[in-house]
Amino acid sequence: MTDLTAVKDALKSQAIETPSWAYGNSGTRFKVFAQPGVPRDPYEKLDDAAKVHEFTGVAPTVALHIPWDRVQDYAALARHAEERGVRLGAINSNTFQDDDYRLGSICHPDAAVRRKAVDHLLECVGIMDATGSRDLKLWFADGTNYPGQDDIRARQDRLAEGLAEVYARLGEGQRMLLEYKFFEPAFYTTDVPDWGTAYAHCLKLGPQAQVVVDTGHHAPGTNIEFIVATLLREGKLGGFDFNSRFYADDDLMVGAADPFQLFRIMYEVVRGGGLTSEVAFMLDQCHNIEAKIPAIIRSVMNVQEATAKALLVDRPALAAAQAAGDVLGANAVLMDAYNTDVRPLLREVREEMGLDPEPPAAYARSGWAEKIVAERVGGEQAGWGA
Ligand code: PSV
Ligand code: MN
Repeated sequence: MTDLTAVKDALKSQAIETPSWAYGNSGTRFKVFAQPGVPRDPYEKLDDAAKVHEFTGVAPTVALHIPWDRVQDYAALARHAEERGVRLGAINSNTFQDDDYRLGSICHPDAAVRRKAVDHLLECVGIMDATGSRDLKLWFADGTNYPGQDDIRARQDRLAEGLAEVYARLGEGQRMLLEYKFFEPAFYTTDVPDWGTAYAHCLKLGPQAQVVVDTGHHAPGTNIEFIVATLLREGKLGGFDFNSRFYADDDLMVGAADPFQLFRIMYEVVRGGGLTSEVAFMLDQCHNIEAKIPAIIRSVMNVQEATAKALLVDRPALAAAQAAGDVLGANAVLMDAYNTDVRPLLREVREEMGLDPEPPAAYARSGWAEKIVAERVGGEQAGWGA
């Protein structure tokens, strides 16, 4: 039997971080479709993020991406967030949108380019000092397109050297989260292609370096929950970038393509004791054709639903079936939880938190969408690269 009060308490204290860039315009390499009412600066992105938190109650922090969210005064930006009931979260670095980075950034063969990349990462730690952010999220587009283009092993050495310099700059309580991705934009080798490479670097760096799992960054068929279980067991799971994929790094709404996979991941999180603030549960998504704020609300709810189902797994019954070698019984315990309709439970949780039980409808009624379309005229809309 599951303790429903404990399940509800866990759901009430859940924290899902939304990404500033999901509020801005985005697209594929073919087209960026502009949407009316889209924020024009980081302040307006925070205004929208605050609405997601207001209606879901579980999205209290917002990740920034530098330079897309560069401002004069980060302390003022942090205050702007706090005045709206949210806080600034992870600082995401960007060493992939500059001509200098054609052959890589921190792994580039030219020491001057590596210096520039490391300096950017150090600048990001400085921003963390000003915003009070705990996590620096690192993703490198570094890699090669052709066999022989560069020395695979030397690139690992350069990576280790650059990461060590940034690690040494971290303050107490600050962390470095290293993200991996198996390909794109490099098509032959990628310098941090998988969790094993990220883990090896983080292990050498020390306890403030942790691996981040972007759910969209795996080859089809990869057992992501196994990776999650292993990283948690090793004390090296720093966080998630949640999103869904059908084909490559699609950045679709988390839980949209494969809600069962999301449940399996969240079950390993719960099983491994990872449902704590030590693991950063972030979204990393782009809403190219759908309305952005409602899509982010839906994404937060999808994570909540998967978490609720994971919490409902009858673990004593599962353990008993597993110990008895009862293959079908064990599978049935897990599937019972997955097949539970948790929406009534989540409606109750929201009511107990003083929220409207139906966040999408409450947001639609709030008039915020109409207000931003009317007010955000003129200026340049935020989007990829801005
Ligand atoms: C790379 O594909 C990535 O997942 C990294 O987290 C980047 O910072 C982010 O996308 C930008 O959306
Ligand atoms: Mn990511």
